[in-house]
Amino acid sequence: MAGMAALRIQQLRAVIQPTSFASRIVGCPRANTPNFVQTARSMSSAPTYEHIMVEKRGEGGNVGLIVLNRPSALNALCDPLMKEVKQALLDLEADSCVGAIVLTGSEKAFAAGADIKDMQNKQFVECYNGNFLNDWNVLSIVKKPVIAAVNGYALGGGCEMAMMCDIILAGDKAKFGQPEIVLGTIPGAGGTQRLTKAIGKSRSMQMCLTGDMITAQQASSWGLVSSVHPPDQVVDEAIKLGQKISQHSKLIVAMCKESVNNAYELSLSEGLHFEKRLFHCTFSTNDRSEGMTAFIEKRKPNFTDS
Ligand code: CO8
Repeated sequence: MAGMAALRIQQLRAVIQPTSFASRIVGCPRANTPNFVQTARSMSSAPTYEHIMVEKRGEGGNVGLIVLNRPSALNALCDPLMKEVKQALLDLEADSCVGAIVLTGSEKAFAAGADIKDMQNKQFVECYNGNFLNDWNVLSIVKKPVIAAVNGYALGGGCEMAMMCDIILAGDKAKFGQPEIVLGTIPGAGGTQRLTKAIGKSRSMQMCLTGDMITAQQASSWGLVSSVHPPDQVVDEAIKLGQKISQHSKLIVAMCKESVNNAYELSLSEGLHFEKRLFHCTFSTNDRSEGMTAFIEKRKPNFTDS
């Protein structure tokens, strides 16, 4: 079944068409629905992308996969690429089949940072007035869980992009770093903030002030990534994880993600209060009722995301 749903990336090197639209229209069987027949994979109205590839994986196409694909610049982040990532994320967010999203790059680079050639001649006034980078944070506002599958370099904006995701899995050759200091600038999309919250002040200072990279193993022991895998298995592991998450109620998953994310924003007492209120809210949903009923009836829950 998984094989049916999985069109390999290598087969999609030409032009990739996101499949979300078709699935949204024809409805979306859950992964545990018997005799599942995969929904149509493409429609002529689907957008085409230059710098990314998008497909759906997993049973029922329940995991969206976005692959950064700008190999000539090691997936350096530029406006056109980020616009495409934003579009793909919004499409996958709106696709009722998709319960989780995986973001990855190539084996050599997840992303080697913002495009230095694009930034070289920028001036302060242009950055300030144009709100440079403000539009690049869509990853941090989608409701569905996003898993970064990082191989190779995740540097500067690449590391920041991974940290905007909810879970990071790494290949054992992955390298993380905030080398902006070497370029005479500082991280601009969370490198001094999310990194510090993830690994603590001393280690974050060391990375941001030296520009040195850390290995996947270090990133794992420091709590930046949740697990390390052989490079050729990271994406599959991320998809497996996405599939597992997708089996739950999308509504409740979104509430749970929101609550965990609030741990970054709120004091402990405010966070506990927020969590308790959301917990109470789950009692107004069909899925909370179904989940507990299914447990008592010793069967799998049939969530309706309502
Ligand atoms: N921007 C533009 N081009 C890049 C970048 C980049 N960040 N990284 C690599 N490239 C290009 C190279 O210029 C080269 O192109 P060309 O062949 O035309 O010269 C090609 O990719 C291959 O790169 P290398 O030949 O350098 O490959 P190596 O294997 O020798 O080295 C490295 C790989 C170590 C990754 C090296 O390329 C490197 O150090 N890259 C720059 C890393 C860096 O400094 N990143 C930080 C950029 S600043 C930043 O990200 C600000 C954050 C803003 C927030 C973003 C929010 C999401």
